[in-house]
Amino acid sequence: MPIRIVSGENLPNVPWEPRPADCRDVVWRSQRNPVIPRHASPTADSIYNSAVVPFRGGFAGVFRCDDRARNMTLRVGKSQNGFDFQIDDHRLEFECAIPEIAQFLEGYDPRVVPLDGRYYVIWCNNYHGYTIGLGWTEDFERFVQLENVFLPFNRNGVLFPRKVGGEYLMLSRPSDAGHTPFGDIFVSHSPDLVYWGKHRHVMGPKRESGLVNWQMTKVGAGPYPIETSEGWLLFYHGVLTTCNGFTYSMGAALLDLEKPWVVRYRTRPYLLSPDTLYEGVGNTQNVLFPCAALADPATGRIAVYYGAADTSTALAFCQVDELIDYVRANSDV
Ligand code: BMA
Repeated sequence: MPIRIVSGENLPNVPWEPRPADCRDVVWRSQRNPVIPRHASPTADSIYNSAVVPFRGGFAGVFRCDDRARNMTLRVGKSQNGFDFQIDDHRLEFECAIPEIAQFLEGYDPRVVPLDGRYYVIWCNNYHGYTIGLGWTEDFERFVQLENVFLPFNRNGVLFPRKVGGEYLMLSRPSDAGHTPFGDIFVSHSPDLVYWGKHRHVMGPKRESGLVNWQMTKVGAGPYPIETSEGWLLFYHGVLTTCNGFTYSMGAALLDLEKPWVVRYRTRPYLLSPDTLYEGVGNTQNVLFPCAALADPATGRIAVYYGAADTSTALAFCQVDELIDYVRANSDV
């Protein structure tokens, strides 16, 4: 059986560029990068680590926009082709029926997940410390905030796009109050998106070998997992500590379909690491931070949106069969 993407709607207009003739990598960058420049909204300092989903024949998303006070806001953006986005000049406001948590202070690193006819928004929310915020929209105009998912401190919350074993699943990375120098990915279960438990360890940094490597300090889930014939395909970020600070790169793992805390394969080499000027230079140097992926079941094409240097948003492409072959052939679980 060929390797296939098995869920999600066909996306005949998924943003796409063929692999350049001189490129031999399994994941390649858009020639138009950074596709969303830092000043795509005149009130933005930077637009990065953002989430895009198919919406009404085009694309919509929630974007991390640090404004010109360098406050972290979430904003709506829309696009017809997945390359050129109109980003709102004002921040997204949630309706919230729960007064204790309704005061939205700041938010960053959003993910958007289509599930049960809604678009769930997950973000890093400031509630007496950073934790996982959760809300939903149906039209990218009205947004409703639900209960925070966990206690502080936690980041990189990523919801699965369907229930597994009758329950909702959320990936997350427990952390500390600062620029956390550690981090493992866990998955938690919920019957109702309010109460979360049955926490399972998925994967941690690669420390066992004792050798310096790109994912030795911490790891965090990126785009929501893509359901394939071979398991859940999870793009994630891995961090190396250097004498100049953290370097963020992207890898991928294949998780068991029924028990997603079981990692079947995981890339030993990175898939993409800061290499270009827009990834190496910006508000934070050497950051390549994936938060969204569009996957077309009909062609196996995948387009990954990633934040570049905490400044702009870039696109990369791959084919699901080539990528999964690569992950299997270059795996170190
Ligand atoms: C993490 C988050 C990300 C950011 C990264 C690199 O802790 O703040 O938003 O991209 O650091 O600065």
